[in-house]
Amino acid sequence: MSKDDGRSGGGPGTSVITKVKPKTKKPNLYRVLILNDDYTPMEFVVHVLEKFFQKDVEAATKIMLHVHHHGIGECGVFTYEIAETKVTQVMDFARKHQHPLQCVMEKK
Ligand code: TYC
Repeated sequence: MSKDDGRSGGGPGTSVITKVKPKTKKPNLYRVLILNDDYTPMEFVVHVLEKFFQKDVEAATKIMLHVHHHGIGECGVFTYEIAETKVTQVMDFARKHQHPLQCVMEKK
């Protein structure tokens, strides 16, 4: 990278200062959201939030009620692959229990 010793081509008393660029990059983040519907039981949604999003019963209930009243709500924020996995897990679990609960992801 900086092989300049300050004595090569810039004439006397000159030097090149190279700036080292930090190579860490922020990952793209995705919100995982659940949608309200008229049929999925409230307790099932709370269970989903505990099981797949590590929420305690109070936090899960708060999110569930937010979705019930506002139509949509955030379960968590993850990198792409983790978010995709959460969506698949929730959709599979809801289908297995024959509930119409919908779970989606969106780029932050
Ligand atoms: N609206 C549902 C009911 O009254 C409860 C519910 C909440 C369903 C959140 C889905 O994402 C949801 N049983």
